[in-house]
Amino acid sequence: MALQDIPRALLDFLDKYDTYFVVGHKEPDGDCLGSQLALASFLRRRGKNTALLSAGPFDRREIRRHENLFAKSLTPEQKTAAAGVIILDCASLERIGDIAQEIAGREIAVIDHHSAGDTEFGDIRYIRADSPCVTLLVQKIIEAFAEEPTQEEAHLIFSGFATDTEFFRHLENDAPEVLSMLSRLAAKGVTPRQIYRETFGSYSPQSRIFIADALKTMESHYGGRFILVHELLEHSREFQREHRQTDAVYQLLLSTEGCEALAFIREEDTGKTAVSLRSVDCVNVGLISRQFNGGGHKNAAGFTTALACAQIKPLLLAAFKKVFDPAPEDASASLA
Ligand SMILES: [Mn+2]
Repeated sequence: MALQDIPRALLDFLDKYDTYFVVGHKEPDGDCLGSQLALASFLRRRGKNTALLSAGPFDRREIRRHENLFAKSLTPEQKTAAAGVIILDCASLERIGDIAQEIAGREIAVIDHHSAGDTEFGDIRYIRADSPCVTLLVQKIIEAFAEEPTQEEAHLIFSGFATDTEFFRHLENDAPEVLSMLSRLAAKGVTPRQIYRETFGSYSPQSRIFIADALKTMESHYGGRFILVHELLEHSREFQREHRQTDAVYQLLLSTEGCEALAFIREEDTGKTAVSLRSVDCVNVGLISRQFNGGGHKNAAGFTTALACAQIKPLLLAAFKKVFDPAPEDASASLA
């Protein structure tokens, strides 16, 4: 992430229209909403009209209070108004849901930090895969206009950062620049303590039980390098939506001594089974996911299958055996 990396065309675009539709992905999170809200607030300070759009649902507790600020579709007046569209935190147009049809034909700017989406979309693209969150890209835009975030905008920007980095946990080489940007937010009166409480202090009691139940299914394989947990259909129905705090399960398991990768097998009520794969460092779970026609990247991937948990489990163990306990012929094949 470099300081002066914003396309000139994006800054011109943000000047050009009187009205902007500010759109984020469905199932929004703190980074998506924070970047939408902070950028819209900044544009309004510059005299623009803004409409915030999100397909929802607003399941996560920490974002629910913002739900009434967002619409799921355009009003009849907005449909005919001249307006630019800004899409934030989306690697593909499909991620915004049905709103995609309503904005067809308009000029679109995309601001995102996901590495290469499947299809490029939008007229102006500001994509920084090395940025830990989109809200910091919004901060850069504000600063590129020689302005500073307001205290409220600073709060939203810090919240998005906290969400996507699990509170500083995933910062790498970008840390020096990121921390200096955060220090400018802190100077506005935003405290990390307050952001932490808001972002990570509002889980339901049921979500704690969900984590306990998932951990109770833990199986260690290949000398503890691979951990498997599962959730059967009857349990899936009991704990829905925001109570399923899978991120906490991943974090607890991946921090087990010796663990390099995990799989979470979950039978869904659609008759499908979802398999999430995570790894700590070198193990490429994206490659394994692809063997099952899934997607994802090196440290986070997943796929769905028509097989039940008991059927997919041995196939998964066999796939990970090639990584952790290769037979001599597999080992020689991978060296060839
Ligand atoms: Mn994000």
